[in-house]
Amino acid sequence: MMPLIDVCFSPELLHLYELPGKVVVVVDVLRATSTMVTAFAHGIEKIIPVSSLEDCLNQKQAGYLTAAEREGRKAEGFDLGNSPFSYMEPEIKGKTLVMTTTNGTHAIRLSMAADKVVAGAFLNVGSVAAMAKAEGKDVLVVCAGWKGNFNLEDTLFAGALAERLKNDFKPANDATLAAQHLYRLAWTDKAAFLADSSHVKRLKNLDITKDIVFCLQEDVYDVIPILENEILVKLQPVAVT
Ligand code: 3SL
Repeated sequence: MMPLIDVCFSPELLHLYELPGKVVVVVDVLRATSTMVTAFAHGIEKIIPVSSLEDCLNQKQAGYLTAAEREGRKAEGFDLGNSPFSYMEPEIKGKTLVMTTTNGTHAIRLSMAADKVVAGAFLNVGSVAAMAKAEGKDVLVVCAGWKGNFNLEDTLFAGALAERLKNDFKPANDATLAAQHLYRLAWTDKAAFLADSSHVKRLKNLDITKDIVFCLQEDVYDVIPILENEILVKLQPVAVT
């Protein structure tokens, strides 16, 4: 029997889904999971995702780098924010980062009951698809959304992954079909498709257009961040097919 691919449009809906037995792909295209993928690609060793600013700050004493974002901005008192470009520096190599973002890190923490939890982004979508095929288990894409609400960019990622898996996985229901339909409308120019979307407008107001363009690129990196004992580490590269 073919495994299923399903989509949870918001962490607020996670109580409707069975996580054990599944591979969960958490996505926050703009920008948390894109930033995590970039950080691992540039040599970070571990990322500890936490939900609150307080938890993040508390771990600073352990000597970890800290990253915090709220409302799209770097939170005061932390080493780094949530721009992927901040994680391309040689200084991050081999470091452990404690990270909290408005939606992405929280969505990861809420997904921990799954068999496997990985961070997906357009940047590594091909590798995530290859990993899902190799696992052969049902996949649930958990969209980080925005403060419990639906968002378009994470839904597009779910559609992109479903497209990559369409010969090997069955859409679980209308959520997957809707995501796929939207992706087919958007794929030739995702930036134009998302021009009026809430978070794109929010980031543009903060003058962060460069990050949007970067995060919408597909298959830039082959790394997959995977949770092991509540800490994200780098899964060994999987060949893209
Ligand atoms: O919500 C989040 O987790 C962040 O990715 C939002 S932002 O892109 O950093 O504003």
